[in-house]
Amino acid sequence: MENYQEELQQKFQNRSAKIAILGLGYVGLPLATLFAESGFEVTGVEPNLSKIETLNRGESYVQDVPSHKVKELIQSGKLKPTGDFSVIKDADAVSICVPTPLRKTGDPDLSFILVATDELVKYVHPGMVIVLESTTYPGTTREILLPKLTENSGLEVGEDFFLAFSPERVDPGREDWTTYNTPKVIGGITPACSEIASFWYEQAIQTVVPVSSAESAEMAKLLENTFRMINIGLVNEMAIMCDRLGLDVWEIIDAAATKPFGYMKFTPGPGLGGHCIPIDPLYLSWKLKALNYTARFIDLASEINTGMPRYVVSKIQDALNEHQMPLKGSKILVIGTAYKPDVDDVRESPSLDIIGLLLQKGAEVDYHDPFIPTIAHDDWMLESVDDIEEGVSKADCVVIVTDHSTYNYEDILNKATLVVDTRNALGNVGRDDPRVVRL
Ligand code: SAJ
Repeated sequence: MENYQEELQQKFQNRSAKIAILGLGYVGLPLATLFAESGFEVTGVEPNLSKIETLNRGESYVQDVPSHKVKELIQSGKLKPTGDFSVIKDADAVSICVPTPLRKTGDPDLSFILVATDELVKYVHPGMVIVLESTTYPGTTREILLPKLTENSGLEVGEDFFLAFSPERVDPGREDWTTYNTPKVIGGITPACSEIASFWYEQAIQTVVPVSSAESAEMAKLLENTFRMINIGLVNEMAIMCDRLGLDVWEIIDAAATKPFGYMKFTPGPGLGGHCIPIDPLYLSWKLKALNYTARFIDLASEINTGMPRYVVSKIQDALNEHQMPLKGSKILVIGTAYKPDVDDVRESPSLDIIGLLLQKGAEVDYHDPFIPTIAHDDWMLESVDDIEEGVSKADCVVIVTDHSTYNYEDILNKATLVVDTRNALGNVGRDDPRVVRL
């Protein structure tokens, strides 16, 4: 009786294990380069062939992976990008790093996981270890992947092949915490699955944290991001309550943040963007609804966060009103549209809702964002204005939605007629200037 766990352990130890990473996005590409740098032969399987062409030109499209690293690893043969899933047949270890978005209905969209799994099923063989990294609801690994991998192969999980979940913890653009030094939680379908998956990841990642099951690992990730989403919802509601009370929410948050224990600072904003925080918690609430339980914290925080763009537009309307200007026909310049500062990603960004609402109300809207050249969303499309100074001078009202560090906020204030600052980017200067309205 072959002991596949021992065989894999040796292959990982002597770096002869062949690794396949399915999905070369902001999670998969850093992971693939990390295993390649650790001495493994890594094949990156990416269905978007333009990404394959970019990588084979020695260029990177992911902020966290420099092009020179891609070039070196591909030239040395350590990293092989391909669009061909059949390479999996030669793989000993496979990590699935594909997107898990929401459908328009708000339900989880597992289509990317299903496509990857259906390809994997064709090539799964004895002695293979498979790790799912895509954020998803507890039970996905056991209820969706496991049956597909066993029903026709006759393979037994934990004996013939190994299956685990390990949540990605990539914060795009971050340099202090990377794929290498961010602790990695891993939970298997069986104890042997946890052991061998952990042993694999320990070859390239500084700290691996084994947990008792795939479900525990799936749920740990959802706790992490639900924690953020709910606390952001809390401070957004604090901003609304302080507005009603005539209090300065920014001063109050800064004061609370001086507490050296038992408190963690979050700041209000125009809403919740990105492909993680607004989405992951809804995977959890969806799963619990199927079990007849309502995750009230998640639903309430989601309601508050998704209501912030409309709240911001009401602040703009009120600010213009104070200057006898109707919103309709006013020239509005939105400054910063990416979902958070210094990233080039506009997915789920609240700026999309704010611009859409302003256009609906008849405002003339432009935006500036050095990271986002054009935006096409719903029934509108805009290009970033080239000259921000000219844009600010021409605008009846400027709205700071994303506080990129590249902006000269003093300059913006000097040239502006009216500013709605949703990020406190102007700080105390904004607090004392009658032309500035803050959340
Ligand atoms: N936001 C606020 N107030 C805050 C913090 C964030 O309004 O106090 C907004 C941001 O503007 C953005 C959204 O929330 O629109 C999400 O911001 P984020 O800082 O959580 O950034 P993300 O979406 O890139 O979150 C990632 C997550 N990483 C993973 O899921 C692996 C998250 O777990 C990290 O904690 C987070 O980065 C981080 O710490 O920066």
